Order: sequence, then C-alpha cells, then structure tokens
Amino acid sequence: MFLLPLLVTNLLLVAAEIDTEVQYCDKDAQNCGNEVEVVDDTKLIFYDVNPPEGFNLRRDVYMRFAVMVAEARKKGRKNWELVLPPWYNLYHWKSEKRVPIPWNKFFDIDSLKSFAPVVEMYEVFSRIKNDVLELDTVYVLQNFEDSFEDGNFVEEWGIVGNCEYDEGFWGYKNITAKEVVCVKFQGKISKLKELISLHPHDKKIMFTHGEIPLHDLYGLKSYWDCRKSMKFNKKLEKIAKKYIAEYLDCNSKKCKNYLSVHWRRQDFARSRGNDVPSIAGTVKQLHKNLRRLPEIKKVFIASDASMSEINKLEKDLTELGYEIHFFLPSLAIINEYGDGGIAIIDQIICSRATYFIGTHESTFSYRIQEEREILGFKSDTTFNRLCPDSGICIKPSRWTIVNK
Ligand SMILES: Nc1nc2c(ncn2[C@@H]2O[C@H](COP(=O)(O)OP(=O)(O)O)[C@@H](O)[C@H]2O)c(=O)[nH]1
Ligand SMILES: *[C@@H]1O[C@H](CO)[C@@H](O)[C@H](O)[C@H]1NC(C)=O
Ligand SMILES: [Mg+2]
Repeated sequence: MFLLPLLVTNLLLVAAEIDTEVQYCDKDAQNCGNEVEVVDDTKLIFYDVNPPEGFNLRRDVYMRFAVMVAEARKKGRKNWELVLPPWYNLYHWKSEKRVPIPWNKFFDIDSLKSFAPVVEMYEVFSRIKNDVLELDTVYVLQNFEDSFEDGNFVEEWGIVGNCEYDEGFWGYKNITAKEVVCVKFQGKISKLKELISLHPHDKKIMFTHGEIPLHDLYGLKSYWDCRKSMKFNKKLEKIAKKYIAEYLDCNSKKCKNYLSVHWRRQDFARSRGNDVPSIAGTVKQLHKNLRRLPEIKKVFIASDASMSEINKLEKDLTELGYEIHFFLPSLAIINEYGDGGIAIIDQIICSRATYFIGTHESTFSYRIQEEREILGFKSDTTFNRLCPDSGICIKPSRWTIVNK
C-alpha cells in the first residue's frame, strides 16, 4: 500500500507551499511549523467602502481588491485571503432588513474563488475561538486635498497618525481593532501592498474607503478575467431566465426579440437633469430607436422609478403600439432576495436583450454593458444611452472585452 505515504507527501508539499513566505521549516529546528500554525498563518485582507456608495460601484471596488490579492498570490503570497465585506444598510435598499448579508445571496462564490482567494465573513467568524474578532490594523484611507501636484497625478501615500473608525464594521458589534491609522492615499491599488508590508506580522488588515485606490489595469485582461468570475447566484439567474422565457418569449442568453432600457430615476432625475431625460423625452427616444428595429415590439424596462412614473411611461409607450414589460417580484422573491436581488434580476434581463439603452454614468448600466460584452453581443447594441431632453449628449465610452 503506497497510497498513504504519497498522500502524506502531498499534504506536506501543500503545507510547505503555503508556508514559503514566512519561514523555512527544518525538521530539527524548534518551533517547526505544524499544520495548525500553517492554517493560522493566513493573512486576511478586509475592506469597506464609503457608506453612501451603491451596489454597483461596490462591485467595481471588489474587483480592484480581488485583482490585487490574486496577483499577490501569483507572486508567492499564498497565505493572503480577501474577506468579502457583507452587504449592510445600503442607501438604495429601502426595504432591506438591517442585517449584514453574505455575498452568496447574490453571487456564485465558487466562481469568485476561481479567480481570487475570497472568504465570507461568516467563515472567518467560524474559524475564531474568541467572542470578538480583533483586527490588527485598520487603515482609514483618505484623499489628499490636492490630487494634482503641478498638474501631474503622482502616486503617493502618507501616514497621518492614529485616528478613529466609526463606520461600524458592516453592522457587527463584535469586531474591534488594535490600531486605527489614518493614511492619505492616492494611486493604484497595488500600492496598498506597501502599507501591508509595514506590519509584516499582521494577520488581519483592513482598509476603509476601498473606493479611493484605483484599478491597476482598468479594462485590461486581469480586469475582464475577474469580471467574468463575478457570476450571479444561480437561483437569481434561474428566476431571470424563467421570466424571459415566460414574458419575453426567449429561451437563449442572447435574445433577438426585445429591447431593454435601464431607466435610472430617483437621485439621477433629481440632480442630473443634464444627463437624464423627462418621461416624455424617454418615450420619444425609445420610439425613435424602436422605429429602426421594426422586428422588435417588446420592451423591457428596468428602473428605480416610482410606480406613478413607471405607469405613465408604460401608458405612453403602449399607446405607440409597444408591448411593455417590467419585472414584478413575488412576495417570496422580495423576502428572500430583497431590493439587491431584484436589481440583479433586472440587470440579467437587460443584459440578454437584442438591444440595450442605459443611463449615462450609471454604474448599474455599466455592469449590464460588461455582461453583454461577456455574452458576445455586438458593441453597437450595448453602448447606447438615454440623452437629456436638450443640450449635448456625449456618446458612452466603449469598454469592450479583452480576452487575451
Ligand atoms: N430593481 C432595480 N433597482 C435599481 C435600478 N436602478 C437602480 N436601482 C437601485 O438603485 C441602486 C443604484 O445604485 P448603484 O448600484 O450605485 O448604481 P448607480 O447609482 O446607477 O451608479 C442599485 O444598486 C439598485 O438598488 C433598476 O433599474 N432596477
Ligand atoms: C459576531 O456576531 C455575529 C452576529 O451578529 C455572529 O454571527 C458571529 O459569529 C459573531 N462572531 C464571533 C467571533 O463571535
Ligand atoms: Mg451609485
């Protein structure tokens, strides 16, 4: 029986690989790392995002951290793991119960893990024996007052000193920090590694205002590899698929018979009059686009608008001869997935349409555009926007997919 020794050797090899960064383990030496120590050696990277930011910017911030940690792993830092920050108290999710929501509610965690070593907060808790999760260092990131010195953007950071963190650790009362340090930061996310290396023995490091560091390579291969791994929870996909089959008569991921619109209202309608149209302006633009697509009569509308605005839009478009659809969730879906899940279902339905029209500078629309690039739609059918009623209407940037 030679299987067992082989297995043991393999385990040792794995352990040695995890251990490489820290120390070389000689069997004669004292304190030789045993398996328990190896497990404890994990370096956990936590982060959070400026509280008012919405779901879809947060998805982008995740990608910055995921790419950084995946790259660090490739360069031998095998013990780094990224902790997925629970979704808590999001500004737009009005009906949500105030409890931290794990990422598996919205995303396919195995797929995320295929790109980066991520771990849910509840898994971190389950590894801990104490009643409290104590972070070693929390870096509170802050912008420099002047980001452009002499008109040049320079990458830099500087420690301000000890300070306070009062944003509440994703709603958990049992998380504390040994040290909180304020840091002015400007630059790409890989520069955070310089901060991480200040305290090489820290095992739990957190960055707040994760939106401040920028992508290392925005729109390049690593970006898209990460983006492709951000698959939604299969149950949400299934709900969207069923809706598309039932109401939009399509059984494929690339439909040929409906147009979709992301009609962003609320704060956009209130404060971005130069970017978004009125209801009448929306009707006019949709009619104009649909006249160029004579085979399409079905229109799917995703929106955060009030019921009265939606009803008006629906009435006007129906009078013009179009068949208008919205996703109206059942109570069961509302209870199970909340506003966050419903928004994802809207995004999936938009991303599978023949033709998509989005809202200018909405990250909700950007994520739909990326999904369509991944599905392989022609870019002409994707990078379209609603224009304001009057004034200039800048064409959307085309962030097309990069596969190699
Ligand atoms: N269900 C649904 N929710 C939306 C829609 N548009 C916006 N929302 C909600 O409003 C939030 C908008 O914030 P965010 O994700 O930051 O996107 P942005 O503000 O448009 O860049 C979303 O996360 C949703 O919760 C929509 O078409 N459908
Ligand atoms: C912290 O509290 C949450 C519930 O609020 C619980 O799920 C988690 O296990 C606790 N963590 C620890 C380390 O006890
Ligand atoms: Mg937003």
